[in-house]
Amino acid sequence: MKNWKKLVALGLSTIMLVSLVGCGGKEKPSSENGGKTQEGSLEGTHVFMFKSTGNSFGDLMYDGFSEYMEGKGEKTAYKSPAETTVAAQVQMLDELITQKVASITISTNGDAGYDEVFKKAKDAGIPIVSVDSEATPQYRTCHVNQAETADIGSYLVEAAVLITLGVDYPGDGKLEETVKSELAKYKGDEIKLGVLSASIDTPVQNSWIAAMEEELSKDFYAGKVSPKLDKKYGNDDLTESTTQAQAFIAENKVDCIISPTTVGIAAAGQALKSANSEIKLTGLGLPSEMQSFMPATKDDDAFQSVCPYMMLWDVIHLGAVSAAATYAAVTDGYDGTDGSTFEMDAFRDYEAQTYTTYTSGEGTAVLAGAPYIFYKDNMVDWKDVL
Ligand code: RAM
Repeated sequence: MKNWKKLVALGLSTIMLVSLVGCGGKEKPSSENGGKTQEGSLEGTHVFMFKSTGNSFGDLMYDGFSEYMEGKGEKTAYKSPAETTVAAQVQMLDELITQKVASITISTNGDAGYDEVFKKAKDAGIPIVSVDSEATPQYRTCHVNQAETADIGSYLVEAAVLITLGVDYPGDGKLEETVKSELAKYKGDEIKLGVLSASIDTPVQNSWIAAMEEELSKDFYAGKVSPKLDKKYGNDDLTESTTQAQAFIAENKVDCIISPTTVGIAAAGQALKSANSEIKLTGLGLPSEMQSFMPATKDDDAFQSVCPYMMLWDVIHLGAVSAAATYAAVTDGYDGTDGSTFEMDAFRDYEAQTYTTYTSGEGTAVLAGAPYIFYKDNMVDWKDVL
């Protein structure tokens, strides 16, 4: 079942490519209020809150969110704090609740510290849907999960090991079997992997790191790849992430850095490239931000680049799925209980779809997508899209 899922996940290439090409020309919000924010009162507005401003991943999700909501005739606003902290989000949430917004869709900066403000939202009848990084289970309608956490953890470790061994991306569904066969032959020093994450408290990155550690505990890594990840945190801030990447370079203890954040991977790409470092890089990145650190065409030698391959998913569609969940919660009685469903209209090249809610940890979630690998054969198609 796992293998089947993996094949489907990585085999989405053609469908997703068709879906995403032609999505360019977006107007990206750049300020706290975003490019599409309504002026004046936010009463009745659907608010999308990312971890902080200045992150293209959040901007792209908001593009999808606002496009879907506007298609329904709804008003939206993009409200994110300047700093990637729980306190900054809580303060902003409090103000939004007072302004009687219609809903809040959020990617959180931590798994504690929100209860009081989320309770206030609940008491005011304002639904909370989380996307990307989870909100407290008892206060959210549901979480919109971008892709299976276990799959993301496995693929990131598998990619980092193959990149360390100088093995090109082996193709859809073949990561695990290639890792197994390559490690069986490997007789060198124990491979050591580093992680350059967002904040030490960010729920989503922490769940991916836990999944990476789970992957590394599998038998075929024993004695070949260290089960311990060397972790550093750049707080999804370009300057701090660069400093942490430079620390990896100075210490020179890891073979490959995995950065499960688009801010961290771009910062590490620049730091490793500038230092002409031997350390390689993979993780979750936006092709537009990673062009200078990745191979550009299929004729390139991927290993001349700092990051031979990396992954992500359709961020714009993810934002639209969160809008569909939120819209259903506000207008259609969707309560996010296990087994409950909501309809999403056709969106860009995606057909209309029914999403079914499942139990995830102590709360519930819906699954929006699957990881997708960016490598030398497809970067040319993606760099202007995501
Ligand atoms: C960053 C954010 C976000 C994460 C992506 C991959 O932009 O930290 O939470 O999901 O990267």
